Amino acid sequence: MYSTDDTIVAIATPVGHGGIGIVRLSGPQALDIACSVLHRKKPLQARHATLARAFQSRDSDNSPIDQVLATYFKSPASYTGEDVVEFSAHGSPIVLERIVTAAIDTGARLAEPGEFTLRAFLSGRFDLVQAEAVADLVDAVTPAQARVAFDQLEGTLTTAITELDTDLFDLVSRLEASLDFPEERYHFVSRSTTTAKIQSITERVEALLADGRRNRVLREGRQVVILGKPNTGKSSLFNRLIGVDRAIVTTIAGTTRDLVTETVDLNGIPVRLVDTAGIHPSDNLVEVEGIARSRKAGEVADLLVLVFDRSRPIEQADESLLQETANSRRLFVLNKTDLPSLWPTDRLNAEKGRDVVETSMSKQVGMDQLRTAMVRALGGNELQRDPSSISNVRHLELLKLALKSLNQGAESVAEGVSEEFILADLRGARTALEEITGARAPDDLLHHIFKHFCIGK
Ligand SMILES: Nc1nc2c(ncn2[C@@H]2O[C@H](COP(=O)(O)OP(=O)(O)OP(=O)(O)O)[C@@H](O)[C@H]2O)c(=O)[nH]1
Ligand SMILES: [Mg+2]
Repeated sequence: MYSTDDTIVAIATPVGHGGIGIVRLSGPQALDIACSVLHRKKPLQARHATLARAFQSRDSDNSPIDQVLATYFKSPASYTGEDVVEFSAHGSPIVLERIVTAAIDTGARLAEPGEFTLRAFLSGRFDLVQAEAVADLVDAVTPAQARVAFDQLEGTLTTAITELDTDLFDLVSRLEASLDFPEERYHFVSRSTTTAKIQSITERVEALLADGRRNRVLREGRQVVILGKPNTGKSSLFNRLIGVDRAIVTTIAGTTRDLVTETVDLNGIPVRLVDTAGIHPSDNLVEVEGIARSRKAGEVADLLVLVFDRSRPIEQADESLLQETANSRRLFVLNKTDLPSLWPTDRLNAEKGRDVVETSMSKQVGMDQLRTAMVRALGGNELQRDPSSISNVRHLELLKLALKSLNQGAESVAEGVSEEFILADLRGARTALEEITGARAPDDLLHHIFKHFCIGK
């Protein structure tokens, strides 16, 4: 399905104007095509930056497009494992597109999304986990996401999975060999060793899974919705957390009508923060719709931040909000501490500093406590940096499959059934592990993964 015998070309830098823009060529004809674009007879020297001029195709007018730095990476020591030439030109979309056209005129084909990385995978430069890590690294929006992606690119997760698979392979081979001695059963490996080995592999898979659940938070982020009755300071809190005056703040109750959303980095967790309309009984049609939207956003949130105005007596609207959200993960913010308090101190019956944070948005008091409480409530304190971290849903699902097969295998051993049944389970676990690293990678899986890449990567 995937051809690798032609030469592909694409702009590798983002759309728009920049100091430098890069056009990348990869494939068996990369050097020839580059030389023809540069009107050079002498081949480029590998791993040397050569200053040259790039031209329109030979037959048209011979006018130069730009002055470029051309670097040739000879196969297999290149990103794709094939011959690669990179042109660094001035970062104008016009210039870069003309260089691409010149390359296409001399025999290159426009690359599909992710095709450079796909070729790196197909040529064995990296496995599938590393290829996926390239996309994650490019897409990372927080330093923590970038760190996990880079670890995976470096192959730490690959190593962990490969070690598991090697141990399984060893056990499978011994059990297979034992099949030739049906009289003796467990000829090359004892039953107790089989149990112990399955146990040890299972524990390692479980540890990776536990780690993966934590890391999904990093990868996918969390949604936090701010709720409260009108005028309690929700929009002020939202603006403080994102660091700019995004939502309108006024003394008029009912200022915010629609949902306002921004993403912030809270200790490495990408948090989608949603400011909402104040929830309270209303007859105003616009406000009623805004309140309905607030409720809906609250229902799908990972965390609710309930904002109360401590300088006003508790009202029915506060009480019903507390009741309505009783089953959600929530934090209480008692705002306006710069004014005299009209709330009994223990009204919320929650642990102060942990679930209740006292703030003054006008005096900027309590912001650090609020951030810390939010990170804790989102499980951020457990995020660690394990070098073999898993963060990808596809990997997690396959690990779960492997775990299921391992558990079945352990049961089969306990029941004392023949080795053949145990082998079927263990082979099932191996198939799942090999699909993670791509040792077993059907075309439709590759297509699914690489279509999400950007062009030029
Ligand atoms: N004194 C005092 N006033 C505050 C504080 N926080 C917010 N306010 C004021 O309270 C008013 C309402 O603030 P907003 O942030 O618009 O409140 P809101 O909850 O978003 O209001 P709605 O959008 O109408 O639901 C504004 O006049 C703010 O300046 C605070 O900590 N202390
Ligand atoms: Mg508001």
